[in-house]
Amino acid sequence: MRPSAAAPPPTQHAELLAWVNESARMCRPDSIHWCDGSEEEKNRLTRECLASGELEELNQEKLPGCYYSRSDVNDVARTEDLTFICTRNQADAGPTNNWSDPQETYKKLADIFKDSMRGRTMYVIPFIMGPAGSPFKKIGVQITDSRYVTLNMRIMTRMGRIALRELGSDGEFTRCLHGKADLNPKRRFICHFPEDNTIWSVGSAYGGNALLGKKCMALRIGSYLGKTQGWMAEHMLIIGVENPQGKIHYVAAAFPSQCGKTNLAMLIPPKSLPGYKVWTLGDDIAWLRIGPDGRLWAQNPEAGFFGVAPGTNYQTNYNAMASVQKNSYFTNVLKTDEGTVWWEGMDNPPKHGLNWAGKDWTPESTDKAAHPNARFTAPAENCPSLSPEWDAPSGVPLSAIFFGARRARVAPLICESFNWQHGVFLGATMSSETTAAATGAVGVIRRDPMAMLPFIGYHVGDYFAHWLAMGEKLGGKAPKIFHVNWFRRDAGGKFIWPGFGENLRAVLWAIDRCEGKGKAKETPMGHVPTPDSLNLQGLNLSPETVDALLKVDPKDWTEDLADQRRFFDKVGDRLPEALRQEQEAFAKRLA
Ligand code: SAT
Ligand code: MN
Repeated sequence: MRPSAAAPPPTQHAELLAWVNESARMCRPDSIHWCDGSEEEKNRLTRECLASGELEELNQEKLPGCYYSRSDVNDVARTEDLTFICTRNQADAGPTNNWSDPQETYKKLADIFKDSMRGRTMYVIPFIMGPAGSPFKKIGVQITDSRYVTLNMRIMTRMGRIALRELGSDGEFTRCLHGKADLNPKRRFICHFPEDNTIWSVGSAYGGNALLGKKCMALRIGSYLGKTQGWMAEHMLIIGVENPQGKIHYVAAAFPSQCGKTNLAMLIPPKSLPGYKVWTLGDDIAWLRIGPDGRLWAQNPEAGFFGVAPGTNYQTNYNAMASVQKNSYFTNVLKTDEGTVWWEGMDNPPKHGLNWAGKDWTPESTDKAAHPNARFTAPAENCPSLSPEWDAPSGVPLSAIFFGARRARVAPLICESFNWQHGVFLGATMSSETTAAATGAVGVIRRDPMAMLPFIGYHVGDYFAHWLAMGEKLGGKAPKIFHVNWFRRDAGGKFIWPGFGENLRAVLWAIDRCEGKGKAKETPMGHVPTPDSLNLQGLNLSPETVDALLKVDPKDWTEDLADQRRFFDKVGDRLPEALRQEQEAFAKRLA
């Protein structure tokens, strides 16, 4: 191995140095580069990526600092079937995770990593999840042989010198080893070793598989650390909702991937709701802790947005569009002949371009322009609605938590739980239609508790118990829990709720309820708004549509209940008794 530069590694952290050396001995890179996070480093990596074809330059007048990339055609989404939780005890991974034995897994993956970085540089990326100095923050160090991953980590995390400073000479860190290897899906494994605070991911360069600070550390390892340390890592956006009088309530909302988290996070109020403002704090992940005041505080550990491109436009999400106009990466969208980008649902299609698979594309083409899971990576600072509190060291106090599903039927627009325990039940029994964010069938209903099904780093029953325990600690100071569904359809399959900016109307009802206002009707599922308590001014919805939106039909729910029961049976003997009781109480209310 050629020693990278003459410069010694920029840390005295013995454990970190030993781990980097050990990884280098296994992967055999040509050189090692310790990332410092500087502009100079970014420019150099970008030049190298342009030369190698990993990135293509976009029109620098129209999209300054923006670059284009295409992934391997079979590396476009998270691969849940290749994702493993490797606990010593199989039972501790629980029935919703793939499990494999830690020692065997290290060995199997070591064979794939062996010599896999020959001819490449190994990048060592120290990074912080959360703002430097925050009590929420955690440090990770990612090793990778991908420049694309390194550049994306630079947007999604606070990385480089700042993280090494924070780590000191003996701080704790999550070991995140990543290698592209040969991108062969047969040799692709995303493995988590929560008991060792370690992640090994090989064979994929796709966001959720390869930017290890995100799903792997901030959610899977994070949820495990949260369980053992008394906090929570959740798949939630965070917003601040300011009323015309200037009062702000903070809300965190869990939705499965591709169900509109980024849209809600960056919502612009409709003209018919003047004086309101929605502030963006995070669009994907929230870390939650009980503050000194006994309330639940939330912080976004990320520093950028890794959002879904298709469907995003200046009407559906102005702030996201504004966020990607500079210093952003576009992956698997269409590149136009003038060096700009396009995707389905953006605006009028270009006459010609090269699509996500690199093929000629015109509006007549039957191929997709962008892959349905095409993504942008944009720095949070680009977002016009970014809250001044987004990097507050102690986070923001939550008034409400939303669990959101994508359900064509059954679930009403919004429903308030009777209390925390019932809210946990609503979260635990969430189900949603699958999307293109993961490989596999799209549009199939699956149970996705708290939108965390693919991200809980331990036994789902213990995870539910942890939610309940947090509620006990929060007592009367707990945020209220709501269930929402923007995706209800009529018999013809048409969405009956306009969604996007109009979702604020449901959010405002929830805030009213937090303030002890807002009328509600009790249903078996919880409290649903009375039609007159929702501000629908300017929407032109027929009374029948409003009824359909708010409807909780015991018949529909009886079917759903049967599936819920099967899911709880699958959770097995670690299912908290309190949730069984909630289910029985729900069954009684339905009957
Ligand atoms: O997994 S990603 O972070 O790449 C996107 C998602 O599924 O939320
Ligand atoms: Mn997500």
